[in-house]
Amino acid sequence: MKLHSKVKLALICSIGCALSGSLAADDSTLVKMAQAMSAAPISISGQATIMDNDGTILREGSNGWTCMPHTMPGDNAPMCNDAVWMKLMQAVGSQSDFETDRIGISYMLQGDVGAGVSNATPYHPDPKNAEDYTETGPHLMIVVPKEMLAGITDDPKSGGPYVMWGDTPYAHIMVPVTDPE
Ligand SMILES: [Cu+2]
Repeated sequence: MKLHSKVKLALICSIGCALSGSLAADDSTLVKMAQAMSAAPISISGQATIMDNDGTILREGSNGWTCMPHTMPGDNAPMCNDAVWMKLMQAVGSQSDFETDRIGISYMLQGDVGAGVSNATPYHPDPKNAEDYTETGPHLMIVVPKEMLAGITDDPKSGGPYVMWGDTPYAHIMVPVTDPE
């Protein structure tokens, strides 16, 4: 996962501008931007930076949030991250250490159905066949200083918030925001 590519597309333009035909953004770019923005309320995603899965910036934002389509064929798992979550994702991608002294928030209002993970680790070689394969409907992901996770279950089926990747530097709280389907 390459989140910090130096490549920056010269697409400094709102969706509205692209749709008006003043810019030759292809359909797939617009679809990706719409997918990325669907991860959070428009009050957040409307002014967010939009980053493609390969790190390409599709639109520069102004509110400190970054939304990514994070969508592969057969799944739909877009996310909008604050700066702390971007650091976490970058650390996961580069398998480097991560620690935070503050809260970080990520919105995944489309859920991650079809793109789930092992609840124990981001590095399971075959997550879809992991014993603890977990997918969650619309949710928030909250990362906190690790000592604050004490007392929160790591059982995804508890019906409430649970800790994901608890024994890794990337431990965070999954907060479902709708009933399971
Ligand atoms: Cu998530």
